[in-house]
Amino acid sequence: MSGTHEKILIIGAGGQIGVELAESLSKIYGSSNVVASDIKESPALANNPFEKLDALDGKALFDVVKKHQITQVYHLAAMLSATGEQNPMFAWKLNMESLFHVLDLAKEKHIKQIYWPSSIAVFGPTTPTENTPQYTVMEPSTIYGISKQAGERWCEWYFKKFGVDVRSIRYPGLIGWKGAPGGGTTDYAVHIFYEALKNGTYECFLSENTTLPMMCMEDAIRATIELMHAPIDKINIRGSYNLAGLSFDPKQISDEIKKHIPNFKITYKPDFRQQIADSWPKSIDDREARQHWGWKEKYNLELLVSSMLSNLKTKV
Ligand code: AKB
Repeated sequence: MSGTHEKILIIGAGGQIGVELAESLSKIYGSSNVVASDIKESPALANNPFEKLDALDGKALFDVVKKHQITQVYHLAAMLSATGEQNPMFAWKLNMESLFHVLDLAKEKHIKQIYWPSSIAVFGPTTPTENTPQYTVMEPSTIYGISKQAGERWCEWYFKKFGVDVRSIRYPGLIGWKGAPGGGTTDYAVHIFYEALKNGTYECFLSENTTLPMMCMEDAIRATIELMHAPIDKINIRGSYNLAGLSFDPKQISDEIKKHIPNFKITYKPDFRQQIADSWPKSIDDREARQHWGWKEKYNLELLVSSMLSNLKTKV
């Protein structure tokens, strides 16, 4: 699928994943072939053509696709687990209706390929928590998780019914230094670095032993692009692929930070996000992603922490 003839649209490009994805896709396709769109402008997207776009506006989306002769859409706009619980009806509307707009564009052959992220939030309190398999009990307990689970089923349905080439990954918590996370339960694992460098302390909204699946953003972006470039016959899952990087709890990441900043102090004050985290897996079995399209992570905790600290030092 890779090649210079592709024209890419990223929806929700100003978010944590979008800014890094725009940069990586620009390296492959050229920045003029990667159109960034979001509801508001972002200085981080200054190198790409930009369209101000509300993902709920199907007509405006269609116009942007036609204007730029888009062939692939990376649809990242969504309300995440924590903010979704504050505004459930809007989270459902945004997460579902925007997906339908994009799926319909492919169904009607205006675009050729779609990337749409799912999440570990599709799992729930009745899912086995250790090495959570691809196929298992799924009773998500957040609106975000419910919308992602429903979205997965819709993606598979559009593939089976209309041959829509839609590909997806169930992202764990993503940790990167270029874009700010927005409203997730795993956001602590990014905030902690900023606070460690600025103040030497961090009050964590999850308890010290809350283990969650996480991933370095660089690995997540690479996985996304590898999945999109994989030959079509390798993609045997059209819902969404489990993907594992590493797993840790707040104490483990703070101990690793202390190796670089010995006086760093973490305190714990769990809030409503604790219940969300408690309903999610601790680790993920991603054998299908490994077998089907050759996924392998690069970052372990040690590498992740040293890379975050060295990159953020100049930024903070
Ligand atoms: C969140 O915490 O809501 C997200 C996710 C795991 O999908 N980072």
